[in-house]
Amino acid sequence: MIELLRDFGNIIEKERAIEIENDKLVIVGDLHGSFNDLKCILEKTSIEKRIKGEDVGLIFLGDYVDRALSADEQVKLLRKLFEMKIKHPENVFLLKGNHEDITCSFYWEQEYPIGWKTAFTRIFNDEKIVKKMLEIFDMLPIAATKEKTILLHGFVPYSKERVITIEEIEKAELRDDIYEQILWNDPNRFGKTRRSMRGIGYEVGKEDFEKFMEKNKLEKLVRAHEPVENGTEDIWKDGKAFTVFSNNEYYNIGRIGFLEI
Ligand SMILES: [Mn+2]
Repeated sequence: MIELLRDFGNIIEKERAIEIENDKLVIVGDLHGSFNDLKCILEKTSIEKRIKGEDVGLIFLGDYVDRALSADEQVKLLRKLFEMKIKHPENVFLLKGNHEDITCSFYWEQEYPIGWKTAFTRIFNDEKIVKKMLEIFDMLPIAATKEKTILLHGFVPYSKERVITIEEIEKAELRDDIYEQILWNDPNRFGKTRRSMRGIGYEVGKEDFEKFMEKNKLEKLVRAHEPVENGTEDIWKDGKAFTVFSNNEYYNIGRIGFLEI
């Protein structure tokens, strides 16, 4: 496992702001330790076969860990994700979710039913692996773009004083305000921007979302972070902002969501 983590780390080290150049892109939301849901998506999209013949990318929007039904499944999921990235570095992309951040693993050490640290400790019983995992998590990029589409885990960052730019996102350092907001924010579907009930970040209203998109010359956003009925959601029903959520095993939302753009 430690070799796999090292190889994966060496590849993502160079990835900071990802610009996806593949013609097509399959987008996967929160998996939360469900290897079975990942397997189902890989089968339904035939993505591993397609990668060999066409210019198609596969991006995961974070939250790979915690809430797993078994330690074995949690470890199998991460192993598969890392192996795919190593095998197809130009086609497979992994973004960071709030569960891959210390703000989560510090406050909620034990994520029911099985958190990633418990899973790793149970299976490997090696502190070095847990430490390496934390290092890897901190290396994951927080946002990607494909033409005029932006992809991230939580939602767009907000500031009272100004509209935040893509350049600022690219420069955001570990645990900066902008950095954490990208992992933690949500859209406010019914009102204006306000502080989040989660205790970190904001719920960003439609108006501030549109300002962000306009300033950064973006047309579409795809994010994850919240379970949505049927696995996907057109947030304001205008084709500009989407949620995709891919865990059905724990959340039982009716469908394993993924999108293709
Ligand atoms: Mn999340």
